[in-house]
Amino acid sequence: MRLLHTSDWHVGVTLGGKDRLNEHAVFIEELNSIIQEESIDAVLIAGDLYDQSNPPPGAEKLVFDFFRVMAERKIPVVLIAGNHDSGPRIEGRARLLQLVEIHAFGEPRRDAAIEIITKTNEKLVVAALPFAGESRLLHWDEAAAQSSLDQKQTFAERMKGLLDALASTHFKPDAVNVMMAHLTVDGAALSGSERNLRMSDTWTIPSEMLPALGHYIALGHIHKPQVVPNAPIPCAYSGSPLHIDFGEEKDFKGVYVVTAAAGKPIQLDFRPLKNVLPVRTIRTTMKDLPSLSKELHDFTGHIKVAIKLNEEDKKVGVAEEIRRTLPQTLMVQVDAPTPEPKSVVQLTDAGQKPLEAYTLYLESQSRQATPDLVNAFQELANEALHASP
Ligand SMILES: [Mn+2]
Repeated sequence: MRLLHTSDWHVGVTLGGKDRLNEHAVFIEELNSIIQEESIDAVLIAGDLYDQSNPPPGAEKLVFDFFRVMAERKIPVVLIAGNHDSGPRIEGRARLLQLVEIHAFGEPRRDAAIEIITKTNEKLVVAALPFAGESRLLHWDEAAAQSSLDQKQTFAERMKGLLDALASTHFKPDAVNVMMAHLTVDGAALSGSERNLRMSDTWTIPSEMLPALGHYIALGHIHKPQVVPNAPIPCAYSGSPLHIDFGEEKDFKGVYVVTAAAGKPIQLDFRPLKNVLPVRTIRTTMKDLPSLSKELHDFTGHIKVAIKLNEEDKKVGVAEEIRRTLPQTLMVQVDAPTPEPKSVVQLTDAGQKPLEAYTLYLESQSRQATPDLVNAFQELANEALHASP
């Protein structure tokens, strides 16, 4: 059988105030062609179907039109809620959607699994773990009683417990067995977007702790497509079909096609999307703006302009002038003078990750990680990490 793995559509998302429903419509059209060309037997959507828990009506229409096409073509869909979706809202629609073979799971449950007989007359089992945050997996009093490292460990162990239980309860020897989840695997490569930085929280599971049973683990949450290294069985993030923000400009967007049969290893193929609008960050000065206008004349994607103002530049109406010259501009960022190279800071193990994240954040704001700032941050981080209950 052939499965298509996608995730993180974020339908309803805006960029620099611009609605992106047209881009999603183009993606869904391309997806429909891929499903046909690749003779797909079932579609897996690994969470963050919508960008908000209360998506705009246009977003729901696009998604439900897609479901309708799948139902007419008799191609089952399995989907889970991500952290951006409303789990209860998805649960609320699930029983109706099930009538047309759209299997939706909104909340983590031990019985979240579905057995499907495909067009090829093979058995497919999908066990599903919708987004389960730390507030769900950790008891409130553990936050006080455990150190942050212990809490992370407890979180990872509970996540492992849930995944293992799902696999051992639902997977069948005569089926193709797939685990679908919306979570962060430790060490997965991020896109470098701020959005990703914020969500690459400390609540992760090491890839070695993923379940060893089954054929494939279909993940959602991280927007950069990738095969997860060191997982016990083949495991991948399909990534988002659109560049959700400018931090993702270097990502190739696409979907995974999984060819699978019971009792055999799978074949995993990345299928790039051809019709995705590119996004680009342009670093420039007011002086170079006119030449860029010619150079980027045929660029159809979205632009973020990071402008470096010089003494002689006027300071008002900058954004307006940029938008006039480069009409594709969705965002304008005025850059402070280029920071000098950072000095190497000796980090303690416990403080390393927050500080790395903070440094990245400063860089993204074109600010320098000065020793004063770093020391103050480190002091606060240590205080927070070693705070007594
Ligand atoms: Mn997510």
